[in-house]
Amino acid sequence: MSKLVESPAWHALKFHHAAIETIHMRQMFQGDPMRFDKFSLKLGNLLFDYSKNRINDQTVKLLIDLAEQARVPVWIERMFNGEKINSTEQRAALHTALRNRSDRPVLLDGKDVMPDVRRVLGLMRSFSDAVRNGKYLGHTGMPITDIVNIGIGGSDLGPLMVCEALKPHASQNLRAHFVSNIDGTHLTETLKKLDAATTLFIVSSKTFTTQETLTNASSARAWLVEKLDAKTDDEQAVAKHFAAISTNLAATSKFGINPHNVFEFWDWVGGRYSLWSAIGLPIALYVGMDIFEELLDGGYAMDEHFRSAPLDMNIPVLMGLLGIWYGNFFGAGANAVFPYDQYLYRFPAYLQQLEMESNGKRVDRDGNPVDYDTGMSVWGEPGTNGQHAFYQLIHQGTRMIPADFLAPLHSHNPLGEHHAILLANCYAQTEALMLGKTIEEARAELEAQGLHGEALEALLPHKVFPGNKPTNTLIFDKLDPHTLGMLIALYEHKVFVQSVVWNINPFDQWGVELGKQLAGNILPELRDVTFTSRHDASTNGLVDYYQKHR
Ligand code: G6Q
Repeated sequence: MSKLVESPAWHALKFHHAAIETIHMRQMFQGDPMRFDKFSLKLGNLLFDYSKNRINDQTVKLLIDLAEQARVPVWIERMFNGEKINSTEQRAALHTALRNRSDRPVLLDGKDVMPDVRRVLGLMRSFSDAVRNGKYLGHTGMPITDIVNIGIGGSDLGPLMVCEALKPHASQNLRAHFVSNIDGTHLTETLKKLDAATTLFIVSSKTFTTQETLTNASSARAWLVEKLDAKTDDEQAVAKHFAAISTNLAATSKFGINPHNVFEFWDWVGGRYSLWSAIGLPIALYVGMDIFEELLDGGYAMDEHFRSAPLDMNIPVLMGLLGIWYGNFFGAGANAVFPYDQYLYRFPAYLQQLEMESNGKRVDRDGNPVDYDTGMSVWGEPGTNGQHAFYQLIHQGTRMIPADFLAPLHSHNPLGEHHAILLANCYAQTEALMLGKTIEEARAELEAQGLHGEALEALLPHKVFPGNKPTNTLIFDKLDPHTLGMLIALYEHKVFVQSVVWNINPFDQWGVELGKQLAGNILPELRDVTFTSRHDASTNGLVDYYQKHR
């Protein structure tokens, strides 16, 4: 057995779990009128209510013991101080330096990275200002009206999610589009709406080797040159209509991108942690650099909290530990996220990558297979849509699915009673998930509806809700850039805390890298009819089927 599973803090939690498993949260709330005050925290305008969890004082104490045993505070400092904690790639994980709004230096191999960070932020400002105020002109002398980000994974999900979330701040004169999928449909459908003369493509790729992104970028380039009838001076057209964000400056120049339009970032920024870097350029273009910097401020505020708050008052630490409590002790395999804010509709997809790519690991930092579960699957949809679909399984299914509910007090779009109804639904769901409906309550309800005898008894079990389903609720004033920055950094740090306890590296992604190799093996076989397949029978059969029916 691993050290973690044999450790005193783990044992204590296992023992405690056996005792608390049978206690219903109804009882916990009845027995402690101060439960909300005790189990909620405020940071700026963010309220974190974790009282609807299957915990008591002792649980929190034991979970904090687990964090201390794993030396979470030491690891936090390691990360912020630029140690190469991404050990399989020999890299630091310094996304926090990108939003370091203090004048503290951040040293990497003895060199302060902050001057470079500030330099690139300055370049992003001048470029985004010029595009937004119409001074930056395309090949035919027209200002830019549409930007198209071409990138995938970490070079797509973050900027896309943030642009959608900050739409109320967007320029009326600039539309943002995102093309990620290699499926030609994605690019084709996007281009249909665009005028090449007023379109700027941003090729976002940390490595600038990603097949999907480079293929999409090449096709976009061909479209641009054709539409602008610029075959003879295609280099000039590309120079005006393409920008790039990458760590691989040699490759961006080979593609023909004007060096003035290339924005750099560094290998110490992981893809899924990169929206704070130049990868955020589409955000700066769409909402303006001032708003982008407010997002950074929000991330920084959460960083300061994470670094300085005691563990038992530390929101990312508590959220991470609660995930471990359910994943490792109650056997939960999924974590749902429900934003009751339409602007956050891509937040669950963004978190899916953040959590599942970071903590989807089967060996510990020393390469030993773990004998405990690690990352959970993450999914969700904006409220109230999810309520009319899959909430059923959470209410009455057999599995425990802890869920996070996020909601603003104020809407950007006050419209009659809409927002009050939205919030009422959010609160009502967490209440119902916690309370459930007892057999007595269900019986009384059915009787009140005039049902009796056999008919009532037949329906009764279907109308019972066990409740005792854990939820966190995050309430904020309004979805502004600062709050969004806090929320994103909160989840990043939650994921980090869990990785520390599980003793895994959250900053590599060998499973994702594998996908990049695999398609390369099969592509030549699809291109060439004479190629002999050398795979398993199923894959050979599928290749042959394509060859025969193409
Ligand atoms: C993120 C992952 C992955 C990556 C994409 C795109 O953490 O590593 O999602 O972002 O594969 O990679 P490039 O930015 O190098 O094109």
